[in-house]
Amino acid sequence: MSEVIDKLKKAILIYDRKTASQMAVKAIEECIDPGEILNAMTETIREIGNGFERGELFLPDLVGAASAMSEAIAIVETNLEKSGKKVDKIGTVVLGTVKGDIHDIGKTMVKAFLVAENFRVIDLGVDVAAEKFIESIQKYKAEILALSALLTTTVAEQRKIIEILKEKGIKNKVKVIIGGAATNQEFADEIGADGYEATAPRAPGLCKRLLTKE
Ligand code: B12
Repeated sequence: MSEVIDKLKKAILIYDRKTASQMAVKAIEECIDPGEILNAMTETIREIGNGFERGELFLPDLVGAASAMSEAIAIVETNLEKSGKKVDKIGTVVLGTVKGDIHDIGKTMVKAFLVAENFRVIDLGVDVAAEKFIESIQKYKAEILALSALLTTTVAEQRKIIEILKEKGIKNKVKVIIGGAATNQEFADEIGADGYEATAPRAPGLCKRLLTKE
């Protein structure tokens, strides 16, 4: 592992936001693949999550590390956006973390990879109500709705949103994809989602496949 990536991971572990941001900038300057930088950060936050599960770390540790990581992600994200080829957008994706859920790291990574692959992404943020998703897909004429959920309690929102789309008779107008640690392919099939992927770098491929299916 490169020295800069090692320092970036260590900075997140001790929630040193300044060093984490500096190392993200340095990693980009050293032309390390943005995907590799994001994966290293994911690994680190998962390590912290494991410590939390074992009772060795506490909520402030998670918050501190997540905050250091969010700043570093923003830097990589901007860089990925710049690398997006300046051609017509492939399609519009409305993206957000569902109501009741404030986890935003994975969702933001999905956005970064989609933007880099020339999708127009409307990021609604976290804790987004079903109505807001529906309103936005209509307002932005989105082809894809991407829903993130990390809690076993909030995956129910993904199901609810698909049900509302069906009730309104507009389910066939948009492809719904889901993701986040609390979801899987089986659940996606059960709730009638059009697609699922386990990782952010795979989201653009999934969206492209769904758009060409039309
Ligand atoms: C960081 C973190 C937090 C931070 C979030 C900060 C932030 N800005 O996001 C804070 C401290 C705020 C937090 C709060 C809570 N958390 Co939390 N958190 C985590 C932790 C450690 C990491 C999550 C993360 O960012 N992972 C890294 C990212 C990159 O991974 P990811 O989100 O899974 O995303 C990847 C894929 O899933 C995919 N993806 C994600 N979204 C989408 C969407 C689409 C469409 C696609 C295709 C792909 C995709 O792409 C990503 C990258 O490849 C996890 C543990 C874990 N192992 O996941 C617990 C975890 C998710 N949290 C948990 C809990 C319980 C909570 C709290 C309820 C704690 C509490 N007691 O208050 C609160 C909930 C608050 C709320 N209402 O949402 C539990 C959930 C348990 C469950 N099964 O429901 C976990 C699993 C920890 C645990 N084992 O206890 N948390």
